[in-house]
This record gives sequence, structure tokens and C-alpha cells, in this order.
Amino acid sequence: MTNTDNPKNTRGAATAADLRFALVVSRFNSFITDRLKDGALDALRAAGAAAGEIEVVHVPGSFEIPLTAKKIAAAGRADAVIAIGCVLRGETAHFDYVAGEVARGVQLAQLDTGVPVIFCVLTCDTLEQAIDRAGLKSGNKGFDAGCAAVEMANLAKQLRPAAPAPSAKISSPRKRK
Ligand code: INI
Repeated sequence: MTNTDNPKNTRGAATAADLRFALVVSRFNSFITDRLKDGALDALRAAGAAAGEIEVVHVPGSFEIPLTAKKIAAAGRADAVIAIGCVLRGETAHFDYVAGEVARGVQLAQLDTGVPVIFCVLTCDTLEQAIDRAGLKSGNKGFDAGCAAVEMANLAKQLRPAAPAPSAKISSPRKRK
């Protein structure tokens, strides 16, 4: 047996005790986003998150999610942020701008801060598709996002750089006489 037969596996645990979460929830299409929020809260509670460790932050639309998520993450208010929105394709190109910028902004928010920001922004052609993903035929994507937030919060903690060893005392070079 070689060393490569037994690689070290690192994965985030599914338990949320002692972790803090923030949900950034868009009011636009709140018929959908409220259900996604409830799904995410269910997942966090099931994983053992304390109610006092969950903050729900409301924004007007999905376009406002990235800045808000980044501020929360940069301020150290949460171990993981869940971005919740719903963008529905209309008759104009507005959908493409909003959907594209939200995805890009959420990715930047997590890369810039090092805090996981889970992408739970539905981008659907029809309201029916969104309803399916908010708890009807295709499960609740908010619940999936809550599970991902727990796993990524734990994984991010494990991947933090190790603190320097406390003992290493740096001695100054001796002066020559
Ligand atoms: N916001 C959404 O979250 N979903 C949409 O489908 C949507 N559409 O279609 O316009 C939408 N627009 C609002 C946008 O997110 C901003 O709140 C607004 O442009 C102000 O910046």
C-alpha cells in the first residue's frame, strides 16, 4: 500500500453549533424568497444553529445582495452568509444584467472576504419553475443552501491558516567585541 491509497480527506461537518449565519433576503419576488428563507432556516435549525446566531437582513432586490453580503462578511458578523433572491426572465434584457451581476457579485464577496457566501438566487424563465424550486416539485433550494452554509462554514474554519507557534523567541544576533 502506498501513501496515495489513503489521502487525508478534509470536509466540513454538518453541525452548526457555535456558528453564526446571516441570510440576505431580497424582497423582489418575495412570494418565492420567503419560502427559500424558511427552507434555509429549517436547515440551519436542523443542524443545531441557535436562533440568536442567525441574522436575517432584508434588501429591496437581488441586485442589492452582493454589497450587503460583502459588508456582513467583512464585518465578521457571520461564519457563512446565504444570499437569497429570485430573478425571473421578463421581456427585456434586464434579467441578464441582474442575474449576471448578482452571481458575479456574490462570488466576489466570498473571494474578497474569505467568508463563504452561498448562492441561493433562483434564475428562472417562469414563476412556475421558481415555485417548483421553492418547495414544490424540486425540493426547496433554500434548504439546500442552508446545508451548504453549514458545511462551508465548518470547512472555512478548518482551512484557516494555523497560528504561529507561541514558543519561537527571536534572538538578536550577538555583537562582535
Ligand atoms: N430583482 C429581483 O430580485 N428579481 C427580479 O426578477 C428583478 N427584475 O426582474 O427586475 C429584480 N429587479 C430589481 C433589482 O434587483 C434592484 O432591486 C433594482 O434594480 C434597484 O437597484
